[in-house]
Amino acid sequence: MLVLVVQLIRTPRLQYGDDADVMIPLRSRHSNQEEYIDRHGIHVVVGHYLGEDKPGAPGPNLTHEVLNSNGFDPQKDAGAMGAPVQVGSWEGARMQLLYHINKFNLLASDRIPLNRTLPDVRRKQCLPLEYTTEKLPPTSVVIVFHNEAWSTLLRTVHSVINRSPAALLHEIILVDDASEREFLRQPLEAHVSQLAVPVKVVRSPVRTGLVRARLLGAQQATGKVLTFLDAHCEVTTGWLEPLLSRIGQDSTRVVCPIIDIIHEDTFQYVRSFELHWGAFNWNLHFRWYALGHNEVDIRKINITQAYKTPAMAGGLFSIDRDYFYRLGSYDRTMDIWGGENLEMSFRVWMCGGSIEIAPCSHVGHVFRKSSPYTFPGEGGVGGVLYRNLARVALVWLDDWSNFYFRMNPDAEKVRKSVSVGDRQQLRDKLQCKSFQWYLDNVWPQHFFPTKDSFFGKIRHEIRSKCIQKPISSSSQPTGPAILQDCVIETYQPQSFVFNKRGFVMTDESVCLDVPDSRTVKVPQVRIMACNEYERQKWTYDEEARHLVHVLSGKCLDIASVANPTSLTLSTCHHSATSQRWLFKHEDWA
Ligand code: LR7
Ligand code: MN
Repeated sequence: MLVLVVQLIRTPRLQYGDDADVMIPLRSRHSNQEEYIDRHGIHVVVGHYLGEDKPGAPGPNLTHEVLNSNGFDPQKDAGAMGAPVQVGSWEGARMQLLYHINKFNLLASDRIPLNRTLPDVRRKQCLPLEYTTEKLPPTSVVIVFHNEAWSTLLRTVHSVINRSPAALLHEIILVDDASEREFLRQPLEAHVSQLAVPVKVVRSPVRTGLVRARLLGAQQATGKVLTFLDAHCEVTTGWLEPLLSRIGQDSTRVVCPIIDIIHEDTFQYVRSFELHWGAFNWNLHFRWYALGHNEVDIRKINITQAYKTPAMAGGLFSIDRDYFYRLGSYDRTMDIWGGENLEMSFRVWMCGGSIEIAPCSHVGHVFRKSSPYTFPGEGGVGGVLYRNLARVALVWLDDWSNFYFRMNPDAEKVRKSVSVGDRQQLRDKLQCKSFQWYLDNVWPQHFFPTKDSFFGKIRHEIRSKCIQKPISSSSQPTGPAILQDCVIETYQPQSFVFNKRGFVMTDESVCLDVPDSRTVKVPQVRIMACNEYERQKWTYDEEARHLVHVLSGKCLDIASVANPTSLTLSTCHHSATSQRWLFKHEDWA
């Protein structure tokens, strides 16, 4: 998602198709940059949002004419049934030029008709489910946009009209957040006025950001439910009924669809897994994590049943309109982009509601690697994002706000400049529960430090080196755990939580794991996605200073003299100095 800024530094050679997402990591030149060759053979530099890259900077030769033409040039059957669009190799230069406008393949999008067909991607168990339409609460669909492309915006609108039962679609509200494109003015109004469903276009006179734009749209809405969508989505058959039916039964439920992928290069519709839920990392960035096996077991009993999620992605959800306001709508001090998704997630859960994912509802979204628009406001992208996230931390995280600011020095810098009194009052008024309650009850699988868990470095007594997780460009780094020189300050890759349940975890929901402890003589100790299986459990023998792997009964050890940075398991010996580990506790609260 938008936390990374990607810069292409060599002429891309795009190949289309559904090839696997293979990234070949390269050596990093700057600590905050990673490089890799992506699946298209493009050399990509990924900076962590705060580099010199300027989001929204137009690419080469983007003239007024190019920016203001709606470019829409539909070709019959292009992208039909969600198929990828093939762009001829002779069109590469034009495609690249247009790519800069929205940071997705606009040339491909503009070829796909507004009414393109999509496959019914629901599991077969969803098909027999029946909904009594008359009993479901109708919804207003609110779509905010800033400089969105004609084809993506209107495909969103048309897909909603084509695939929602008329009785349930009360209206569509388009909120223009001060776009600068001619075609989004009168031509947009002319187009939507001919549609079969009432569409209101609301304009913000100044660039206000997605939170206040959504509030503007919600104010105009008169449906019983509000359904928010990003401006580059396509909904699939049956998407709406599961969302509305959950809210009809209980108006304190906030319900999200499964978010499928509309490929940013080919506009292929790619179904995504239904075995993920949403949460966040130590930087308060939203993340998808695989469900633990306990959650999967519960789901297997009825895979059409909505399941809870600790957080929502933010763009696609339905909420009862009265409940939206009763709960404090949004924090309207949040600017442009970021943070509002977690703010609302914490608020809903901690103040008596719930957030769930309805697996029979599938909506596609164009995911992009960087943001096409500007971030007006002090400090640019970083300033805007960290002020929003600092607000989230100060209002909702209790003691963990200190942990957040420690782990995010850039947020610490803006901490003093934000004031959140009004939102704290709201939290008091609604008598919301604590963040401790949230961690214990909503997300017991979390990897945050707690009062009764260890947090800090795990140091080898003799070597004086620390266990470190692999560093990689993927958001969930996995690979061999290694021993490295201990870094004095709070250094994320060497910070671990060892909790009461026996898991040694760290940021991004990865755990100290020994996948082949029973089959291999010298098993490798790895960092893997936390899965709650026994093979990830450990105990600490304080006297012997052994870290014991529960399943095998063996001790964490250095692999060999020849291989002093690798870790393995070996039979525990009190005399083996290579098996002694010290836990260096760090204060976090
Ligand atoms: O200043 C702005 N004004 C706007 O109107 C900035 C943005 N916007 C509009 C924009 O045109 C778009 O329609 O707001 C919408 C969301 O912006 P995106 O598409 O740039 O955001 P995103 O898809 O990268 O980011 C996700 O996180 C955001 C955090 O603020 C919002 O919650 C987005 O809605 C959210 N998108 C999703 O949840 C879709 C699924 C992605 C995932 C996971
Ligand atoms: Mn989006």
